[in-house]
Parts: sequence; structure tokens; C-alpha cells
Amino acid sequence: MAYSLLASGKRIRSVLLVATREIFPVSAGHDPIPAACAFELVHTYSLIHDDLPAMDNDDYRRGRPSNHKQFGEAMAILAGDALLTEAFGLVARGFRGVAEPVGARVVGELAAAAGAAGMVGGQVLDTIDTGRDVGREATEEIHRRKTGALITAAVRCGAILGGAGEDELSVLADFGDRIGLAFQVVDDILDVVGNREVLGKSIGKDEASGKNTYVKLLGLEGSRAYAASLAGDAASGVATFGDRADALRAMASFIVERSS
Ligand code: GRG
Repeated sequence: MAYSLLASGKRIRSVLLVATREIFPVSAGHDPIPAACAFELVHTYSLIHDDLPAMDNDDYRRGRPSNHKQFGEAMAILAGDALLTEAFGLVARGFRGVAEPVGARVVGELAAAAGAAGMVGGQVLDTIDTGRDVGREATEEIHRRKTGALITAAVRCGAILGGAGEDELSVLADFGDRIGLAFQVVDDILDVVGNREVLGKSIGKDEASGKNTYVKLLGLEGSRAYAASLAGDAASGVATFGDRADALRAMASFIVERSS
């Protein structure tokens, strides 16, 4: 668990959660750290399981041998299972007796984003659709669920922990939705033009395996323009928060400009 969790991830989901929480006054809400860590645990589990031979079969992740290459398939499956379970325990313990309603809400958001309606469901669609062209709408659904759901939920949870009102939550959820999709569009681009050492994972696998990607749909330039417009709309959408959303705007830029 520690081998994969403590490797060099970018911590995008936890930073987004904390940056969203920081829009709201410290005194009005709750500590974002247990939930921020829980998002990293769920994300790391998804990477370990996705790298298994039965899924994407990747030997290299976060700049080192993938979990099953280091410890074997059985241990990699179990490490993923345990990370997923521990994530929910972390949130439950983090808010026990302090703010149970908010803790329960965060657990619900995390479960919805990680499970069949979100990340796992997106991975199922991705697996079923690999090798056949499904078009833009279906590709977008895979991307939104497989990758976007957890990113959107991180932003939503930061807002919930800050005590956001329904209108504020809706604006921030739109931000999360746009950067979540932009993140996966950039992931598609980096799989074509990225550098293995900088990325810390293998490249060129999407085309080789027949994945439905934005590069396949829109080409490299079209995908770059789409990611930039999503990030631009995301940044302008949070203008209502003024400079309190500077960190979120910086994250939107980072997500489209990243090379790792
Ligand atoms: C439920 C097994 C399972 C998988 C769900 C998220 C996912 C689907 C699979 C992970 C594999 C993958 C390459 C997904 C595309 C986008 C993505 C999540 C990339 C990695 O995220 P980064 O770049 O990673 O934030 P770091 O290492 O920086 O945390």
C-alpha cells in the first residue's frame, strides 16, 4: 500500500479538495485533511488495479515498477482493496463525533464517485468499448466517469467541508466537471506526445490497444484546443469567488499545461 501511495503522485485530487475548502472561512467549516487523504487512497487503488495484467497490463507507474511487478498480482489486488476500504474508514474516523452529517455526506460523495456510477463504471465502459469506435458522446461518458467523477467529487467535498450553499456548490461542481474532463483529454494527448521518464508511466498504449480517446476523435490540435477551452471556461466559471479561487484557477492551468 505504502509503495504505491507514497510514490511521486501529483496529488491533484487532494490539492483540489483543500483548495476548494480554502475558499470558505476556516471557522465556518471542517478539516479537509482526512477526506483529501481518502481521495488519494481511492485514486492509488484505481492505478494499482488498472495496471494489472487483466486490465491495462502496465509495468511502470509513478516512475517505478507497477505494484504487481514489485509484489505479484495477488498482493497488488489486495493492496488496492485495502486502500479503497481504508479510504472510507479514514473519512468515517476523521469526522466521528465532530461533524457526523458532514462526514456522512463526504462518504456518500466519495462512494458515488468511486463506484459503479462513477470511476468503476467508467472503467467497465472503457473495457467493453476498447477495440471499437464508439463516437464522441460515449467517449465523453467514459472520460467523465472513469476520471472526471473523482476529480469533481474532490472539489464538491472541499465545498461541502467549507459549508458552501447550494448555488456555490453548483458553481464549484461545474468547475470540477470541466477540469475533470480536461484532465482526461490531456491524458489522451500525453499518451501520444508524452515522455515516459517525465510521465512516470508507459506511453503509446491507447492507440495500440484501440482505446476511445479524444486524440482519435479530434486529433492532437483539436484535443489541445478542447482541453484549453474547458480549462478556460472552468476558470471563468469561478470568477464569482474572486481571488479566493486563485488556487483553483492555478490548478485548472496546471491540468492542461502539465507534462506529467
Ligand atoms: C476502478 C480499476 C479501476 C480503474 C478506474 C482511474 C482509472 C479507472 C484508471 C487509472 C488509469 C488511468 C491511466 C486513467 C486515466 C487518468 C488517470 C487517472 C491518470 C493518472 O492520474 P494522475 O496523473 O496520477 O493524477 P498521479 O500519479 O500524479 O496521482
